Amino acid sequence: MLVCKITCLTGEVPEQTCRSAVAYRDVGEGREQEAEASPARIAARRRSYRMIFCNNWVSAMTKAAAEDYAFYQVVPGDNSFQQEVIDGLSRQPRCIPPKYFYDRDGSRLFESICEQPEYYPTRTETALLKQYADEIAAVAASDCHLIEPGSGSCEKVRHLLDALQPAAYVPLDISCEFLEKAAAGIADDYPWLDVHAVCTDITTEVSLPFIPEQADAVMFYPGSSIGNFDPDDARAFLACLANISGAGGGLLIGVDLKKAPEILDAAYNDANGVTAAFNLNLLRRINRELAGDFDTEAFAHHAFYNSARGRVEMHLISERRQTVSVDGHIFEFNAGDSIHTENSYKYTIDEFQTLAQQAGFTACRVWSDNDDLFSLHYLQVA
Ligand code: AVI
Repeated sequence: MLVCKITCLTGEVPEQTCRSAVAYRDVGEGREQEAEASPARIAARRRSYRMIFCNNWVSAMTKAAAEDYAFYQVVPGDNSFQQEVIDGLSRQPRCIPPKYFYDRDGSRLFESICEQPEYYPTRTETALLKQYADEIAAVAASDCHLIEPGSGSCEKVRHLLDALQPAAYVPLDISCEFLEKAAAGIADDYPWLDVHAVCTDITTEVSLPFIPEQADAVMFYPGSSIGNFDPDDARAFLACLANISGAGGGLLIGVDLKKAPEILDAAYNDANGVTAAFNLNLLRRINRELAGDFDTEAFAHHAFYNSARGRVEMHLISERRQTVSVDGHIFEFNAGDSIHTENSYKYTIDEFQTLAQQAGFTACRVWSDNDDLFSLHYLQVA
């Protein structure tokens, strides 16, 4: 279930209500290290330090002010990977949520997918961001807090920052290691920008450790990651983003468009086999982290456009009869059996605007390329 939460009380919170005394001490130490930071940065940090105690999360600040950015880790504190893999392999049809692709190797492979000649979404969206950065800045409030769920390498936001001049940038990502590196890169390259990175799983909970004060929130959700949610979940997720943005806020979102199936089939079956490696890395991750014994040579990547459902489906197909063990659980596969690993929904502009309206947004602007491959929408909270 997706939970939408913005949790904050302003003002000092009694110590006994704090979930973690350790975090409190860490913050104290962090304050002492702030001597060299700019006054504006110190003020912003102090605000967020105070706020981090105002919620009920198991959260900890792992990077203090010695760094040029703030880093919050919303500790999952559970065994959800193990549970979701066992549950997913136990049901028919078998499936594993795509969010588990993104361990360190998976995140690197995804970066490489984005550079493959057949995978048009990244370069097309990037071209739109570059071409229309000024128009985007004209509709989105400057001085906003720019919040990017699923920020990955934080590359695309770079095309917006100079034009938009946000007061703060808040990348959220499930891959902590990747996020730390990406946030540090942004903080280095944009010294005027306040960066607050939050390591969290946005597919279960969209939440922030602080509320942007005296600024509009603009959410940035590029890459057509919205396509990886089933439509009902996409609507719920968009509603969470609308809730976080609040009145006066907005959402800049990249959405892959419906198109000829051959283009889609090629994009998810690149000739270099990078998408296949990305898909199979899920089994490697299970072997590594969940004591699995998948023979990755005995499963094949299979991706195709399902036009009836308007989505590209990715599967891992068992190439022979085999028995697999994961964390002591036994799973039998026949030749041809599938593990469904991802859906990537494609929308027309009208279909997506209808979905966004149902989630509480009104369409403001839409940009697309000459070949109608990809769209970039600016939506305002209704
Ligand atoms: C992250 N997401 C939008 C990608 C997509 O196109 O659905 C993930 C991906 N899977 C295979 N190739 C890329």
